[in-house]
Amino acid sequence: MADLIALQEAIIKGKRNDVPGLVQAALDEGMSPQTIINEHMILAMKEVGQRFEQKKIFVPEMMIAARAMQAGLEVIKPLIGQGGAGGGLGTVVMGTVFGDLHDIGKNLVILMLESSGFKVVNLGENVPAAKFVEAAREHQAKLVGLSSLLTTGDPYVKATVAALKESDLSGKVKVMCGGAALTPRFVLEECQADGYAPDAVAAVRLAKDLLGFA
Ligand code: B1M
Repeated sequence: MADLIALQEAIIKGKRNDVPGLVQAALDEGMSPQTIINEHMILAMKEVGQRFEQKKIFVPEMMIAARAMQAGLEVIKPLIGQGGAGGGLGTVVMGTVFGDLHDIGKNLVILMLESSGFKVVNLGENVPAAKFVEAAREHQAKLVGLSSLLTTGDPYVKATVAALKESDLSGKVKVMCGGAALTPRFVLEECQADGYAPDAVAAVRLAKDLLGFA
């Protein structure tokens, strides 16, 4: 039987070489990629965050845990990628806001959007507001997605939403935000973005909703 406790432990301890095999074992037993990610791998990263807060681990351990998580996601990626409708639902520009280097959650959202039929332009991490605006214009995106994991990123989320809303793209592009640092109240009321999603599955639902595909 697939050892999911061992999988979580391997991520928490940053055992990058063990994680792919443990993920594969769970897949071989018929467990769905979504269940493995949402109910086991993300849980492990939450535990990593808690241990960091409690000063039981530090940045280097957090970094090796992130690498182990990524090694597991590489096994799952091709499976989730199947079934995309070739970008027919339109283009989404996605990035992590200025000052923030966290990319795992953003990349999961991108994976889910692509597999649901969106074309995604990934701007990466630490993305200034002006770059979101430029890219949305260049790629004629219908939707821009901002990911933010740090509370210190709040001003940049607000500034990026404002930059998009005050640009010539106003009314042409919707803006959705997500990431552990954000709350629906901050995103919708303070930033006046068009939508907030707490996770990757909700992000796909929201993207379809905002663009009228729901
Ligand atoms: Co950082 N980090 N980190 N970190 N890190 C957090 C975010 C933290 C909560 C840990 C903690 O203290 N508990 C904390 C932030 C506290 C705060 O601001 N309130 C923190 C800190 C403080 C820091 C540093 C400042 C530490 C330091 O240097 N002293 C530093 C900042 C560096 C920087 O960005 N400038 C830092 C660095 C790092 C690493 C580089 C070591 C590493 C990131 C590696 C990487 O991303 N490549 C790291 C990690 C791994 C974490 C934790 C442990 C895990 C993040 C993660 O990947 N989760 C994290 C603790 C936590 O989140 N509980 C923590 C798994 C991922 C699948 O979930 O990203 O939440 P998540 O994405 C979810 C949803 O949020 C949502 O869907 C995703 C999938 O379900 N979502 C969206 C995300 N984006 C979305 C966009 C959407 C919609 C939904 O629409 C557009």
